[in-house]
Amino acid sequence: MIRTKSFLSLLLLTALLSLQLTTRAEDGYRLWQRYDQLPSKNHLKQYRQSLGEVMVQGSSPTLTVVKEELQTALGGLLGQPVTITENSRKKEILVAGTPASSALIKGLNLEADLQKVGKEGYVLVSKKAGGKKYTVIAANTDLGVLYGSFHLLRLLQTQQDISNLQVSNSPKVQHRILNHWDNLDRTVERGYAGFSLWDWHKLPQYIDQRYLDYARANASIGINGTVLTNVNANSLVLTPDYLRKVKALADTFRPYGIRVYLTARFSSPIEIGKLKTADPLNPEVIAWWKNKVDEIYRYIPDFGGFLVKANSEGQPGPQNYNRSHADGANLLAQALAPKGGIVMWRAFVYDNNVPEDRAKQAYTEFKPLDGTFKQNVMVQVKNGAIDFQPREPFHPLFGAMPKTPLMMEFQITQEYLGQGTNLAYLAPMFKETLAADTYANGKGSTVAKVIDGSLHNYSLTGMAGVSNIGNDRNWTSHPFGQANWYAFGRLAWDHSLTSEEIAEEWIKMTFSHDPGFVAQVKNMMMGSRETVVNYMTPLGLHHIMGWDHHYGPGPWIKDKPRADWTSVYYHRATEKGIGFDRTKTGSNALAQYAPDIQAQWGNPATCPEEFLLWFHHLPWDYKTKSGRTLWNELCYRYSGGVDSVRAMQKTWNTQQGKVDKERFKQVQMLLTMQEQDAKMWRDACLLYFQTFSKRPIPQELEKPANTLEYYMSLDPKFVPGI
Ligand code: GCW
Repeated sequence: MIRTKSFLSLLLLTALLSLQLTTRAEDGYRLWQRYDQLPSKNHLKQYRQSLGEVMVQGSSPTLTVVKEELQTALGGLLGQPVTITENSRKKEILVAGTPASSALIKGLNLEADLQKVGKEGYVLVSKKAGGKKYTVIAANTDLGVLYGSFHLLRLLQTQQDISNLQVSNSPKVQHRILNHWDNLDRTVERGYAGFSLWDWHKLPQYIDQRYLDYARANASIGINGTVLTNVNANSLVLTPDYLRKVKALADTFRPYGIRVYLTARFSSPIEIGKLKTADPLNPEVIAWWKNKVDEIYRYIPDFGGFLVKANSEGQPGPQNYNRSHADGANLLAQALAPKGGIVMWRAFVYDNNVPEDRAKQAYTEFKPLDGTFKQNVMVQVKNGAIDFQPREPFHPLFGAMPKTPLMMEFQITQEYLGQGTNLAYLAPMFKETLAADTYANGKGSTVAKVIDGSLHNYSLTGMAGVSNIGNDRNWTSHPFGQANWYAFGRLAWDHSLTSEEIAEEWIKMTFSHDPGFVAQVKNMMMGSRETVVNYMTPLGLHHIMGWDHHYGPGPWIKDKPRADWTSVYYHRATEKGIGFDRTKTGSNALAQYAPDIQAQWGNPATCPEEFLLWFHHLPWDYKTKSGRTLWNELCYRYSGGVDSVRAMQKTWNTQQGKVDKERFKQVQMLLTMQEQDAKMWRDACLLYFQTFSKRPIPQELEKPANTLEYYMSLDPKFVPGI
């Protein structure tokens, strides 16, 4: 009797323990690399049969990563231990390697396929040979094998049929880089997910597990470079003490194919080199940079190069010495060239003392320099001409620099799209810019073709994303922020992927395979960026956010030290109307675009409505496409934005029980915050613009909850990311 009882309690205990294990707190740390056992029995059967044993011949740090990743991932996904071996007797096996590392791969005659995929590409094929059935991951380099392994894992994680694989894949751009705006004191400019990942104080001795998981996550989406430091740069990072720390990170990331880059403060020769000048044409300065670069390569033989913000927002640069941006970029390029390094010189320049529309200044500055940059320079251009607004027309420099490789700079961190608290899936925004037609060489000259080099035959190509990652346990603060990191990497690799495909992959890998959940959450993600545009800056409005911290509305911002940092500079609302006239009758920024675009956007009747107030100043009673007056349409858009957030809340609430309760609750709480934020944007902006329009908010729409004075009095302190 007693025995039975203790047996029963043992059973109960075991049951409880396993329950606890399966329902352990989900903290989001594992990102899209969760590797829990797959739910579909049919798929499991297929995968277990064909992937039960993995053959990887050869050895290198990257192949070690391949073996470890496949072992952990397959073990988890298949729910059974997986053997990694150099030789296998099994009839069906997974084999991974290069013709150089693996005799088996060499014998499978894949040369023709491999020739097409270059250094980083790979093929995934199902092959029968010698009475065996192979699932093959083959590449020309070990890194290609790693990328191929992640592709195969993605197929499993999304439960695809792998019985007849015929995949051939390679990246469309060469440099796929995260830009960290991380300071040496670990604060992150425009970072909303805690502090910097880089624990400079403990480096180089202490290698945080995070660094490895960061590298795994990046490699899984094809990112192959990381700029560790803020573009508002500190020259200290170029001193030996810090270079030793940078070396430790570079050594950690190397097996994952990730190269390290640094930001170079233009005045470094003065600050850490004790020179009197940083003039790019001065022989001592030239020698200083050459020596500095040589020194860096002694620590980091595959150092990637420099990212530079110069003569912008107070950063020093060549113009301090009456030299051009090309003089500055070429100085560094010359030092880096013998080592194979590159310069990414930012085009984000504008000067308060220049009386020209800020939107025009980068083009005015850089266009005349086309063709004057050294071969290892890329000019890095933000997607739009102002500054990562929720919506901007594509930057007019795209298509205008046929002789200078232009690199795309997207912002993954949501500085202007609700920061760490609002859900905004950014793939549709990235795609919108990439799909835009520059008409540079006639119709079909998309920004994507500029960036991937196909339009102008660029020899260097690249895409950068300003990171949204910090040391928050789940990396990105908002659980859905992970999707933007993921989407950036996937699009940098292949800009032809659709936002829907990327969302669907990400949801399945991150949350659940439940078809209802996938469909509903995908739907919610797909509309989320437009929702943010509607409750923040509809109809082409821009740069009307809160002062300095940029969180929340601030259309009333004026009288600041710089006119181009105020809101009134951009919306130009008066009793007569609203919007920035960038046509011939105004700043004529439109003239920086191709004639076809000028013709279309220059006329309010044919200008896409989403850019209406970007290019036109229009009367409050202007008739919009809906038939409503401009004022009423503005009211409808702002209100629609709030309604859409409420719809997202509804959708999410119906998903309770379909995801772990931790992340369910987090998203639920964040959506509550987002609804409040959206209402605040709607109410503050409509009340403020109403002081000019002097028209009522349409009867049928929800009324503002507070007065304009109330919204103007809000002054949140210690908003992160400043
Ligand atoms: O949008 C502005 C940000 C600055 C940033 C700058 C830039 C790093 O508000 O914080 O500085 O852009 O891109 O250089």
